[in-house]
Amino acid sequence: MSRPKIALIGAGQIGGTLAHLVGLKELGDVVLFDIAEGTPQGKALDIAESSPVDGFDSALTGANDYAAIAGADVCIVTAGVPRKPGMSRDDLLGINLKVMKSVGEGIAANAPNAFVICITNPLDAMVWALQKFSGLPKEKVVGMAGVLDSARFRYFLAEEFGVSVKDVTAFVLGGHGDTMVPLTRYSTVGGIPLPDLVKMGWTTQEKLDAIVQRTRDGGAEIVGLLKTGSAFYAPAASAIAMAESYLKDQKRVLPCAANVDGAYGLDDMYVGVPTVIGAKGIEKIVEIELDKSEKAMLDKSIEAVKGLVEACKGIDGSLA
Ligand code: A3D
Repeated sequence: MSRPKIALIGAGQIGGTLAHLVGLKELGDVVLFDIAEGTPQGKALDIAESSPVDGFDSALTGANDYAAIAGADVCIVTAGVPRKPGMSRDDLLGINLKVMKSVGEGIAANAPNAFVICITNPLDAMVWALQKFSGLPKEKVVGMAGVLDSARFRYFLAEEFGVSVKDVTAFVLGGHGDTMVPLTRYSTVGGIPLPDLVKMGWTTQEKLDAIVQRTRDGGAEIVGLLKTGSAFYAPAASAIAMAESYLKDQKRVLPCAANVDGAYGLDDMYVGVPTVIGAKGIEKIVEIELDKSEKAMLDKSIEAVKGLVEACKGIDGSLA
């Protein structure tokens, strides 16, 4: 059986890290695609030259022509521009929407059977637009944000409690932006929900609130430190977990920006929800019960995503 083909559309910071992880994890062969001449070819060759040292077998190539992604099983999209300090994700909308149009057309023409993971910001609007531009089935086009946001939440919680990150589970719902909804009730340490840990005196409500806020600001914290770009190691690792679940039919329960039609009272919109990812793509949307304040936070987040989608329609009439 031949190895799966993984196309990385965008060979910047995240694209290069994705290619390296695909190699190290032996998930398949990699085609890096970018409009910048030489960048995808140079990164592919550099990583290929690391393969004898690390001992992995993976064919890595770079290209500036969409024909190279032909027949890809997975496409991970990072093409576009990232934030700079002082910019919000939403400031990227106009530029990255145009990029999604060319990427969507390139995928439709060359890799129509792929599972497509979008990472380009503003995430919830870009994955929506990418699905529209590509015309691929909705369960095969998904956005990466929830895995990253919950990984940040888990990391901060593990630090606070002085326990292994492996024993911390966390849940983040909603759009990937300032309105994201970290759910403390559904987040646990060793299976114990966070509100119980407050009662047990392991932490205080104030500390928990500060961690929730730090999670919401997690992307901006990295942008502020790096000054020339945004996070790329953790975003790449998060998208790889989603790709691996698809390729190996693991049926992992992962929060993703998925098309929701019916659940959570939503009508055909992309937003961060718990999903099951398997060989068919998004195989299930998990609808959890929310209390009043959680529902209010989710509604606010949904409104913010709807605003961005409307802005996309205003920019590109073909989306209306
Ligand atoms: P960067 O290192 O700038 O890479 C982007 C690459 O896209 C560059 O190599 C560009 O040449 C390339 N590119 C630009 N236009 C096109 C095009 N039309 N076709 C093909 N390639 C093109 O950015 P990055 O890798 O750090 O980030 C990529 C995107 O991910 C940005 O939009 C970030 O905002 C976003 N991002 C999202 C998250 C989420 O959690 C959703 C996290 C971090 C970054």
